[in-house]
Amino acid sequence: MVSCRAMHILTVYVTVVFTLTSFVRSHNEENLYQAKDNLPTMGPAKSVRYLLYDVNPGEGFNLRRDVYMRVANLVKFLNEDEPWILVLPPWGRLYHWQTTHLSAQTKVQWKYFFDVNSLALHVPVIEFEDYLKAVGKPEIDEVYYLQRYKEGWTKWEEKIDIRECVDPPRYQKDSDGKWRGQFFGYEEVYAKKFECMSSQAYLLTFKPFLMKNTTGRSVFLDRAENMIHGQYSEWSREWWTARRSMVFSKHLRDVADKFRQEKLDSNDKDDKTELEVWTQMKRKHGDAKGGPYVAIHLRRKDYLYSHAKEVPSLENAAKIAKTFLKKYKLKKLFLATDANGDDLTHFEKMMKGYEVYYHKVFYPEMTEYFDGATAIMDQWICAHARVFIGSHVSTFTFRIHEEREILGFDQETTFNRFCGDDEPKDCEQPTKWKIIY
Ligand code: GFB
Repeated sequence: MVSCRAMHILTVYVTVVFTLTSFVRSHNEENLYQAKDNLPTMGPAKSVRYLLYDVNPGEGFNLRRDVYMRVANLVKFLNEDEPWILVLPPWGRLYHWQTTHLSAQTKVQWKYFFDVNSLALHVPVIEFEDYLKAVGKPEIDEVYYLQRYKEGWTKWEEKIDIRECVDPPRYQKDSDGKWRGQFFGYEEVYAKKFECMSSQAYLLTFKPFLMKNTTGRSVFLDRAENMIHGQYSEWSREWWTARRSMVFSKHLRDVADKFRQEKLDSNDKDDKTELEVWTQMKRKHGDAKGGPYVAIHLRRKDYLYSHAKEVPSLENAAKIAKTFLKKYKLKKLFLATDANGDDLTHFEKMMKGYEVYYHKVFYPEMTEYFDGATAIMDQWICAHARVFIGSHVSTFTFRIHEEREILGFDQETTFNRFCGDDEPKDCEQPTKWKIIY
């Protein structure tokens, strides 16, 4: 006989699958991922479970995108056995987001940066605000704070254990027995249970733990960057499937596309970069041509110290950029950078004879959610260039590589990086991660 709980699970699952498939059917060219907010609408009575997560506060935007892929795949594997929804952690106050309007950069929903309907084609997702509405109170059942093993690392073996906290945790119990912590700046939110968990494990290892050792309807994994991809890394279909679902939000793509057309003579039709719903999009290397410009990602700020050897001087960067412009017979250069204004002016002077574009100057009105939005627009424009040169081991650059793999660029035009002034001219170039369908 089918139990009541099993019936519930089935109903929820059917609802999610139905929502997703009907939305895929309803797409049109205007907006690939339309259909209202394609978020599963499930009331508190349903037996679905919620997985929440957060990342070390010091981590940047693009590593966080990689952690999303790990958690999304964990939720995908969980859904093979029971219905879980991934709660998207609001964005805010990232170390690198230092523009003055910080208040605008807290509690930012994913839909401002990514197409949440597209994410939902991979796994059921919900914004944190919607989670709070769904559970009806600012409550999370269980929080696990992932940490290292106190005794350190002797040999590699997969393990996770509830342990005493190694460092003072950023959660405290209040006089009502509620655990108070960061929770994305939502002061009213609390947890009913809190534990530290030492972990040295692949994402799949968390599945049996979540299914068998937790009972709460909502489980929060903090410091989720400690969860390792394992076999579901960049070399796997699963990683790429999660990656392909991370489509930027349409309103940001639109601004960047307008910029491409107006300043760089670039549009999807001519560049052969037209988008389809990602589940149906399968390009071969060389299918994409790209706009008539060279794009560079020139990382500065903290990289000038943390990767001093591999970061070129502005003089050298200009020299390398000119070599590519000559090789590809192009006149326009798009510059994505976190450099300051003086550096920009200096760099532009050294590029005499070429047209240098960077979007901040042209779209100053894009100040809403400024740093995250401009980062995405820069990445989008770099992803559409005829040829791209990136910065050594920058996750910002890596995400551009992947976007170009998705669009179908020849790998020779993608996996290039600047060499530091003291490195050989033919310094080691980035690993060519090949898209897997
Ligand atoms: O994205 P991200 O993790 O890349 O961090 P890395 C860099 C941040 O700097 C981005 C800004 O989120 C942006 O806010 N940024 C960098 C840029 N380059 C650009 C650019 O071309 N255009 C725009 N608009 N913004 C890691 C950090 O950075 O580097 C780690 O996440 C650590 O915390 C490590 O500092 C050394 O991988 O480049």
